[in-house]
Amino acid sequence: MSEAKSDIGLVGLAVMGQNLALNIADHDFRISVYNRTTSKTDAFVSENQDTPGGLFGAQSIEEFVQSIKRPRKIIILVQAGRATDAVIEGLLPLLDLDDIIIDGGNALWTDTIRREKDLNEKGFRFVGSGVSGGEEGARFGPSLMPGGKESAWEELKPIWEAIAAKVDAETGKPIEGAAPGRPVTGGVTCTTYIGENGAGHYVKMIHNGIEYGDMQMICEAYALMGKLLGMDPKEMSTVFSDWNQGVLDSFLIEITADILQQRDPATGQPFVDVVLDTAGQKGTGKWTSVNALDMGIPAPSIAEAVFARFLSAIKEERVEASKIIQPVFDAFDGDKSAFIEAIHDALYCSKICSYAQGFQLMRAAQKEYEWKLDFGAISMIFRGGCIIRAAFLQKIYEAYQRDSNLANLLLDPYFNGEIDRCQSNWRKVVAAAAQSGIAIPTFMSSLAYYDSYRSERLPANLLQGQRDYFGAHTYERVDQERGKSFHIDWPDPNRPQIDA
Ligand code: NBP
Repeated sequence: MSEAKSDIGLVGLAVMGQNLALNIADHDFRISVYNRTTSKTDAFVSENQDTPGGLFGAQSIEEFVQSIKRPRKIIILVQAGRATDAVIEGLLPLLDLDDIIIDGGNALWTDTIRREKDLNEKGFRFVGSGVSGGEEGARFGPSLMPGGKESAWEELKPIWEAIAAKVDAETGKPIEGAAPGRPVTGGVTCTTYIGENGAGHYVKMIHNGIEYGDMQMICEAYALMGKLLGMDPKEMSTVFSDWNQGVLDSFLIEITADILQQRDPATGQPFVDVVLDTAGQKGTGKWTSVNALDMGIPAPSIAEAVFARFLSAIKEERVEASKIIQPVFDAFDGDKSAFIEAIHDALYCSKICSYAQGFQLMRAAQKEYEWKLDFGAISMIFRGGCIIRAAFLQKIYEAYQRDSNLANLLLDPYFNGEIDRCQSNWRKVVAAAAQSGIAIPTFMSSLAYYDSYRSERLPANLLQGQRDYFGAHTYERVDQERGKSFHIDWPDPNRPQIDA
């Protein structure tokens, strides 16, 4: 075994683990790595001999633990769930009190709360950290969302701040240009302490929920351009490239333009045309939506994005249905370039609603779990490294700078003004899609969310009447104080009424 002890250790050398380990070593930290299948460790270490900090590949978990400086900091980047628990169980007998385990996987935040409690009771420290940005982010600068005891965070902070993505302090734009052995320095780092126990993983889950919404919304814009306007992928790519210069400037819009340009190597056809229309998922969007239902917080745009993936997955059933259900719709006969502009505005407004919902969820969760979340800081660390990075997040940051207790992003003067400016186009797109039979579930449900949220009076008065009628659930009155219940002795609907 090598003499020098490592600054940190990492278990799990799949895509994320390998890239994060190289990022850490690039920043002059010596790192020990261990993987259950040791051939992966050997291959990884032999392919990466010359990192600035140095890598040590351990053959056993015992050798791994012994190779790290105390108090030890050990990152786990294995499959979320049982694998994480198995790794923790394997490590515990070998650790010393006060050592720190950092789970960088996509853990369910309630698992993180459980793990932190359990480990704290045993005298160890635990950080549940969201790691966003996929392979590229892990390698050259992810967005990192750590949660746990502040004392544990303080120990991890120098490494987390060094390896996280960096954004320009003025513009909030990601600072690009990192390369192997040549990391980015300067700028604002995209990590901050999020809060106690599961707060970091909760915020990462919301990030992923918002990511589901963003991706589906872009797909709906693509569907409208293709099905309604008859545009080909190359033409659409140019539109997305243009959009990437304005308020929609973001990583996902940028890669969409690239994907639409791509040709299939086998057939020469546009790549998107040969890809089967069934979307996969790993569950974080579903977790976000389940949590929204559990907490009673409306997050329909995010939930619709998850349902859209489910609908895409029933491909065979849809193919059968398309043969049986064949309504006739209007063809588009409007101004094409004006409608492209309208799709842009519809996407933008829907996106604002989806982010508003994500931040509403975090607001509710902080109450539920007694966290103190800093929404400005959270939007700031989303600006670089992660999949939802976008110019738009700078505006969210500014909104929370104006009012850290903002009840809903829709109430911020900037976003209120933006939706005012764009909503006529949004409504045109939703109406045209409805008349033409094109499914744009997140555009539509976001508009319904917006119209419901801004409504002084919703039809729930009638709903309360129905509940009181069939279940004596009572109702409140507009002319009495809140909290007082009333009930009417309704006639039995099964008994014929006799007119007096
Ligand atoms: P995977 O999620 O594919 O997990 C593979 C790793 O888990 C391998 O190192 C494997 O070891 C190890 N592992 C498993 Br599976 N069961 C184990 C067990 N019982 N004991 C020990 N090790 C076990 O890797 P990934 O895609 O790199 O993701 C790692 C984590 O990061 C996940 O939680 C993921 O959700 C999260 N994440 C991924 C991304 C992404 O873009 N991929 C982005 C953000 C977060 P083996 O080699 O011996 O099988």
